This record gives sequence, structure tokens and C-alpha cells, in this order.
Amino acid sequence: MADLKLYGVAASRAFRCLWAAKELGLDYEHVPIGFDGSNRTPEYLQVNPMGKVPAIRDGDLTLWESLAINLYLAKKHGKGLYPSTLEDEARTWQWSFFGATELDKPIGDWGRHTLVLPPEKRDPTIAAQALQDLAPKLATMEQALAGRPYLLGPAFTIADLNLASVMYRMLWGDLSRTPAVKGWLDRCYERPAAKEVRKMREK
Ligand SMILES: N[C@@H](CCC(=O)N[C@@H](CS)C(=O)NCC(=O)O)C(=O)O
Repeated sequence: MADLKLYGVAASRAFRCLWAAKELGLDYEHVPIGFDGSNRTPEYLQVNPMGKVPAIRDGDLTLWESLAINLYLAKKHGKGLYPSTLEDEARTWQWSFFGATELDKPIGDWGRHTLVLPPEKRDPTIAAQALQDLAPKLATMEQALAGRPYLLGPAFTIADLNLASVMYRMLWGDLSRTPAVKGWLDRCYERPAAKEVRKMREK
């Protein structure tokens, strides 16, 4: 049995960690905790007392928060996905926290109110507000990505994986005003590991 257990269905933020695990070629056990009550059992609450996914167990370590899990897995298993200098590590944290604090909520709101909720429950005002909130953030990314294929430079790293996975719903969004962001997002999702996890999520 694999040492690493990864909890959470692909149609949740566990998508991000499944992508990282596949990108790193890890041997792991996938425990597809969903929202059918399996996230509220006493056993699962021992893993994450908030009943949220994703979470992992890796030997003695129990960890939740999708992007922290990815930073941990990438640093532990390396294979070029984790930056090799202190400065690039700091940039990786910057982009990961940017994803969690600046993008996650507006992208979630936009996705729910344009794609996920049944049409009668969608509120176009919330979707429009989310796009307004996102505009300066996408413009910041556009600047950062101008003239370079990935956030830290020539190579795909966990910084890209973290941000691109937070931006999953934007695959259906209009990114024509930020062509460098669009090109980068498409490049990230062309990766075999991303395609595999999309298949798990969109089946
Ligand atoms: N910031 C957390 C958010 C985790 C989260 O909210 N997960 C959702 C699924 S995408 C969840 O488990 N919701 C169930 C609940 O809130 O009861 C992360 O990135 O891991």
C-alpha cells in the first residue's frame, strides 16, 4: 500500500493536488472523499477537523490546504518542479499565496454563477462583480508573463501548477484581454498530468 494518501474527489480543490501527484509521478492512494457525508465521518474529521478536502497523510504528517500540500509534495519529491534558489522559492510562495488570497474567491464566484449552479440559481451580478475584481489581478499576471513562458522563467514549476490549478474555471473564461495569461494557461493544461486529472474531473 502507498505511504501517501490523498483525500478528495477530483471535482474539488483536490484536483490541484492530484495534478501535482501525477506531475511528480508519485505512488499514492486516492481516497475519494466527497460531500456526501464522507467528509464528516469521525475518521475523516481526524484528518481534517473542518471536514474539507483536499488533505493528505504522508507517514506521520497530516496536512490540509491544497496549495500547501503541493508545495510540500514538490519540495519533497523535487524532480525539477520545485525551484532551486531561495529567491525562486520566495516567488513560488508569492504566486501561491496570490492564487489563494486574490484569485480563488472571485474565480469560484464566477465559476459557480456562470457554469456550476443550475441556471435559475445563477446571479449575473455576482459573476460580473467577480470579473471586475479579477481584472487588475489578471493584468498583473499578464505583465509577469510577458516575454516568458512560465511564472519563474523558462521552465514549468509548482508556482505555475498552483496558479493554473486555481484558475481551472478560467479555461471557460474570456482571457482575450490578457493573451499572455491565456497562452500560459493553455500551455499548463497541455501537460499530460493536467489532461489526466481533467479526465477524472470532467468524466
Ligand atoms: N483553502 C482550502 C479550501 C478547501 C475547501 O473549501 N474545500 C471544499 C471543496 S473544493 C470543501 O471541502 N468543502 C466542504 C465543506 O466546506 O464542508 C484549500 O485550498 O484546500
